[in-house]
Amino acid sequence: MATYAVSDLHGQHDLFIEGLERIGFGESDELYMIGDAIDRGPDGIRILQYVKDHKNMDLLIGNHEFMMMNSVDPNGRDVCNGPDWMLWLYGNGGNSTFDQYCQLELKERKSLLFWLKRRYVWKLFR
Ligand SMILES: [Mn+2]
Repeated sequence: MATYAVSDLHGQHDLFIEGLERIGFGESDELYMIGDAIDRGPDGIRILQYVKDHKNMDLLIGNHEFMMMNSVDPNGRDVCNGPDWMLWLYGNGGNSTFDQYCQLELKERKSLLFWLKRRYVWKLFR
């Protein structure tokens, strides 16, 4: 059993999967994604969903996830008008992430937000 950490995937879902295969990541291992799964690259939402769907993976919130949560509608509607919307969409590559997010069903967007809001910014390892 091994513990892995990765950060700043920035939407590179295929590269992430390739990396998991390369290290032989298995069910007895655990992985912490320590922020910035989304933005700039093409598949950030898929990365979030992948981590969400795997019990042995967790996400710590990075500044990009933080901006997303401060931008999208808290009830999962496909609008982006929170306090960080301009910073996120146009200053930090959030526009590609928001496009992917809008392609989800309302139910999936709500479920993703519910999960994101329950992730920590840091974790103490003992
Ligand atoms: Mn980053």
